[in-house]
Amino acid sequence: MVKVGIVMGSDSDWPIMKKAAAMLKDFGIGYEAKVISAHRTPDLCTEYVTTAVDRGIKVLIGGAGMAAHLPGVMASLTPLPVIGVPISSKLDGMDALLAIVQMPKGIPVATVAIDNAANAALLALRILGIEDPDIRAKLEEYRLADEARIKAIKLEGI
Ligand code: RP5
Repeated sequence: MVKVGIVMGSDSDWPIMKKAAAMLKDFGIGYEAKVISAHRTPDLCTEYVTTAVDRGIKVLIGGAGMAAHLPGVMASLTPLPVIGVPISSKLDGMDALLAIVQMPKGIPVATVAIDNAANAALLALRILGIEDPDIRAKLEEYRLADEARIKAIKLEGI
C-alpha cells in the first residue's frame, strides 16, 4: 500500500529524490514518485495533494530547487505532514533551503538538509512509526547499524 508521496518540481530533481525512494524501498514502504511543479503545473499540484489522503498517503515529501515553493504549497493544501528537501542548483541550494525552511506561522514544513532526501525518507518513516511497531523496530536496527559503522571507523583510526 502506498503510504508516502514523493513529489519533485522537475525530473532534474530525481537524482537527489531517488535517494528517498530507495530508503523507503529498503524499509518495504510503498510510495509514489511524481514530477509536479508548484509553478509550472499548479492545478496538478492541487489535485495531487488534495486527493492524497484518499489514496492512503500519510506523509508527503516535496523536493525542489531554486524558488522552491513546492513543499509550502503542498502543506497549504493538506493537513498531512510535509517534509521539504531543498535541492542544490545555482546558489548551492541556499535559495531552496531558505524558501522551504522560512514558512510563515500556520503552514509548517519540516525541512531537511540540502540534498538530503534520505533523511526526508527517514523522517517520514519515523512519523509512520508512531503507529507502526514494525517500522519502529526496523528504524532501531538502522540506527544501531549506523552506530556500529561509526564505532568501526573509529577503531580503524580513520
Ligand atoms: C525547480 O526548478 C525544480 O524543483 C528544479 O530543482 C529547478 C530547475 O528545474 P528544471 O529547469 O531543471 O526543470 O522548480
